[in-house]
Amino acid sequence: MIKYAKISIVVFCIVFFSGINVFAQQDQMQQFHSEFQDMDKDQNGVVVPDEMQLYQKEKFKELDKDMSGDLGAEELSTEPTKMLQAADKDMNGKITQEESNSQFKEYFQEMDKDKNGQISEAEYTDYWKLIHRF
Ligand SMILES: [Ca+2]
Ligand SMILES: [Ca+2]
Ligand SMILES: [Ca+2]
Repeated sequence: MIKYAKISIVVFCIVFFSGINVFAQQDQMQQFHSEFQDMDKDQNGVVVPDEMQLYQKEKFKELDKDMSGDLGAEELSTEPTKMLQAADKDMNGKITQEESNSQFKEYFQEMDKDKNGQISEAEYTDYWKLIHRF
């Protein structure tokens, strides 16, 4: 009897935790999707460099609450995508518009796997899945 109880607890745990995992993944995919939609300004299903830079500028402005022209740690902590955290190249705890610019250029190069100058939603999603952003 005890043995069966143990097995059913194990089975329950496996089912339970893989259930959570599926939900988390769905959430994540939903987030990637809405981020991509935000970037794809003309809604044609692909993101070109101009759209990416526009998105980046918008994000920057939105986050720069004190309008200091750079982003501090506190301002960055409100950014759920964490896309800008990697931009602090000189590691001084602040991100300038220039650092932000070049980070997004880097993202574009890395995401555009087939080098056709456009990022598809699949390329975008694959990139973040690979990086394990969360
Ligand atoms: Ca587009
Ligand atoms: Ca910096
Ligand atoms: Ca591409």
